[in-house]
Order: sequence, then C-alpha cells, then structure tokens
Amino acid sequence: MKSVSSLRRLEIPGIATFEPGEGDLARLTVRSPLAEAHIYLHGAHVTHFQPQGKAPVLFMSQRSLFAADKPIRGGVPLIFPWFGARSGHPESPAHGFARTSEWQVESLSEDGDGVVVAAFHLASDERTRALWSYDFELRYRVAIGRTLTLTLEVKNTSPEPFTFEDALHTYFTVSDARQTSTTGLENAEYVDKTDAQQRKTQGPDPIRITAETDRVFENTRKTCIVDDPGLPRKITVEKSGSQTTVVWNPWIAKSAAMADFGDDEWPQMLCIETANAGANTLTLPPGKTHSTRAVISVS
Ligand code: TA6
Repeated sequence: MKSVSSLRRLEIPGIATFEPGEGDLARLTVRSPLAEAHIYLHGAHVTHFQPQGKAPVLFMSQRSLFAADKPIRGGVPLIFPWFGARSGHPESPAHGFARTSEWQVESLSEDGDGVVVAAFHLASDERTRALWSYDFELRYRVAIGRTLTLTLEVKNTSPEPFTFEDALHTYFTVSDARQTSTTGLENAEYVDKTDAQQRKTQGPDPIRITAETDRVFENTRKTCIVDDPGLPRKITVEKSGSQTTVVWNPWIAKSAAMADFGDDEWPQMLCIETANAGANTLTLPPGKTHSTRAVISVS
C-alpha cells in the first residue's frame, strides 16, 4: 500500500493533500474554492464530492469496508473489465478488479479556472493477468470544480484485440429515492435484472423507484437528470463514450443481504451508472484507446 509520504511531492499546498483515510488507506483530499472531494488510491475511488455551498453529491454507505481486498461501497466504483457477474467465471470478482486495485497517482494539477485535476494509472500485472489474460493500461482523470468530470481511459497494450465492459458506477445521495424521478431514458430499451433479465421498454414517463430497481439501459447516449424534490435539487449526468446507463436501487431485501450496506440506507441513494455493458460490450484493437466520461452537475 502506497505511503502518503511518498506522495507529498505531488501535493498542491492548501488545496490538494494526501493523508491516511478510512482503514488507513491513502486518500487524496481536495478543498478548493470550487468544491471538496476525496479520492482513495484504492480503486481510484471517488468517495466524496461537494461543490462549495451545495449538499454532498455522492452517497457513501456507513457500513462500507475500507480494505485492500474489498470494494468501497458508495461513491464512484470503477468497473473494468467486466460488469456484474463474469459470465462463465463464477469465481471471478463481481464488476472486475479495477475497483479493488491499488492505483498510482500520475499527476495532480490546478487549471487556470481553479479546477483540480487528478490523474490515476493502473497497468496489467501478474495479478490481473491471473484473472484476465490481456495487457492494458487504464488512466482515470478526475476534474474537481463546480462539476465533477470523470474520464476512464482504457488502452489495449496487448498484441491482440480484447473485449471489455466498463462503468462509472456512481452512487448519488438523494433525500428519498421514492420521491425522485429520473428523466432521459424515456422509451429506452432495458434489461431488467430484477425480472430474469427480461428485455423491456421504459414508457414515456420518468423512472420512479417503487421497488428494487436494476435496469441496464442499452444503446443510449442520453443525459439523465435526477429530480430530487426533497432536497430540493436536480442532479445532471451527461456522458460521452458510453452507450449503457444503469439505474439501481437495492430496496429492502437486497439492502439487508449486503453486509457492507445498512438495511435502512436504500432510500438515501440512487445509482445512475455511466457504462458500456451487455449488448454495448466494447472491442478494442491492439494499441487503441477508449474513453468513458461522465460530467456530473447539481442545480
Ligand atoms: O449496477 C447494479 C449492480 O450490477 C447490481 O446488480 C448490484 O449487484 C450492484 O451492481 C452492486 O454490485 P456490488 O458488486 O458492488 O455489490
């Protein structure tokens, strides 16, 4: 595990510093005139984003683990190279290995507009090759300003093409998921993971959460807006390089089944995930790069 002392040289005094976070995991803390954010090197995991003067944007479970071999529950888990359970490999970790890997800090800077940009890097090694035989480089740029811009870049450094799925699996804080309505996916086709992977079509109405909801919307590049009247606020998720949007709330039973998620936490969160999964699985030729980006703003 990286010691924070070796990262001191990258710090921006008074704005961006490294310190031991939960579980003594190395964490980048950003406090700028524009926003606050926390990013763990474990999984390059953004766990906190709060524009100055606004409420926190990301949900974090109070029961989350912070351990080198476990994913953090909440914030923005990075999903690569497969989404959900890996077909044909029941022993493989759900959602791949990027979120439980120790990422390297590549750079930390502040642009002319006061936006802090942190870049993280993860390359294939014997641990990843034991799970997935291909060679790759991941670069993850987190731009922290009044908006949060997340860009996951995948480069194929193998001599042959590979196929992969990826996701920015973002957990948003909401006042009560049952009061929210999400627009942008009207009339879109989705796979309903709560109903035997049935293919369905979202009607003309916004998505409302009235039960466990786990919908993989395919072939959509649309911007989604979560209207949360209880705060009140609107969360906007624009995206590029992504053809899949996943909408998830575990509701009561699934929440009780997750050890790292409080039984009564489900009303306070809603996942709007920026992904390429299922029918939108990507194939990357040798030497080529793909970027998946989400731009998150609140109003
Ligand atoms: O994105 C929704 C989902 O695939 C759900 O099916 C649920 O499994 C969720 O991800 C969380 O997965 P995790 O492996 O983090 O418990």
